[in-house]
Amino acid sequence: MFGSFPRLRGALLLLAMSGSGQVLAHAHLKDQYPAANASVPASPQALTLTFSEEIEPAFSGVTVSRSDDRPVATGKAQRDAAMRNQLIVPLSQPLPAGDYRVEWHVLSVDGHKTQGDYRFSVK
Ligand SMILES: [Cu+2]
Repeated sequence: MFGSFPRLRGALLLLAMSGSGQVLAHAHLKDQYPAANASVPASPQALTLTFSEEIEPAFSGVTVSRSDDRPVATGKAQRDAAMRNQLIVPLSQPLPAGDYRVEWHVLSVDGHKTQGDYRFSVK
């Protein structure tokens, strides 16, 4: 449809690339286990956070705390060996029943920092 307007087509393409490219480049939390706001029947062995982009593990981290703000001891967050957009947080000990808050910060491979938090509970 833009065949007779090559200049317009080029401009639209450029607009589309510059618009979505930057948004896609940031690492946003796409998926997590346990899921945000989920209530799981038992403690998971690890938390898994999956991002929209590959991340730099050396500049990324996750802290877990109880509803009364006491920190939960976890292993160091590691990037999955195969999935470079996934952080795995091993739990040193099973989580007792209760509410938990997960705070994360990551550096994506394009050098942008993002952060956020979510909650889940163990029944
Ligand atoms: Cu970015």
